[in-house]
Amino acid sequence: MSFLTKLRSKFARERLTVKIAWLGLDHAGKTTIVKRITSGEFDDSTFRTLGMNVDEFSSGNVRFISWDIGGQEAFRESLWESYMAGSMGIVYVIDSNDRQRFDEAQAELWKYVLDNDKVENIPILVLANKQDLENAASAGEVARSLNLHKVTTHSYAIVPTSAKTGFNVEEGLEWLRQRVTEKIETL
Ligand SMILES: Nc1nc2c(ncn2[C@@H]2O[C@H](COP(=O)(O)OP(=O)(O)OP(=O)(O)O)[C@@H](O)[C@H]2O)c(=O)[nH]1
Ligand SMILES: [Mg+2]
Repeated sequence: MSFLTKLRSKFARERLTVKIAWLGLDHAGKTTIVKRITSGEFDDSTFRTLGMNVDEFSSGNVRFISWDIGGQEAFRESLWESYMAGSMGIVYVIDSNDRQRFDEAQAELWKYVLDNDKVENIPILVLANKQDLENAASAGEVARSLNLHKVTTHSYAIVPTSAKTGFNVEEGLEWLRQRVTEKIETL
C-alpha cells in the first residue's frame, strides 16, 4: 500500500470535523430542518433566526458544525458572507411552496454564493423544502427557477425535502457528507 493510499484510508476512518453554512431566504425552513436533524422531530415553534444558531451533529465519519444563518434581508447583507467563511459546504434552502419568491431566492444564491469570488469551490446542497405542501414546486421546477443548469463552478445537488415529515433530510445530508469527505481526501 502506498503512503498516499494509507493516508487516505486513515482519513476515511477518522472522524472529520467540518463547518457547513445554511443559507436561504427567511421562512425557507433552515432552522426547522436543523431541528429535525438534531431532534428527529418536527418542531413547528421556530421563530425567525435573529443572527445565527450553531449546532453540531454527525453523519457517518463526519461531525458537522452547522451555522444556520438568519435569512432576512438585513442579515444577508450583514452576516452571510462573514459567517459562511471557512465552510466546507453550503446548504441552500428554498420554500418550494412560495413561487413568488423564487426570483429573489435565485438572485441571492448567485450573488452571495455562486458568483462570489470569495466562496471557494465547495459543494452546494440545495433543498427544495416543504414538499409536504400540496402545491409545492417539484425539485425540477425549483432547479430551473434557480438556473442551476448554469452552475459550472461548484458541485451541487438539488434534493426535495420536508422538515415536517423528515422526507429526504438524511439523504441530502448524506450527499453532502460524501462530497465533503471526497474533497478532503483529494487535498
Ligand atoms: N409545511 C412545512 N412547513 C415547514 C417546513 N419547514 C419549515 N416549515 C415552517 O416554515 C416556517 C419557517 O421555518 P424556519 O425554519 O423558521 O425558517 P428559516 O429559514 O429558518 O427562517 P429565518 O430564520 O427567518 O431565515 C415555520 O413556520 C416552519 O414550521 C416543511 O418542510 N413543511
Ligand atoms: Mg431560522
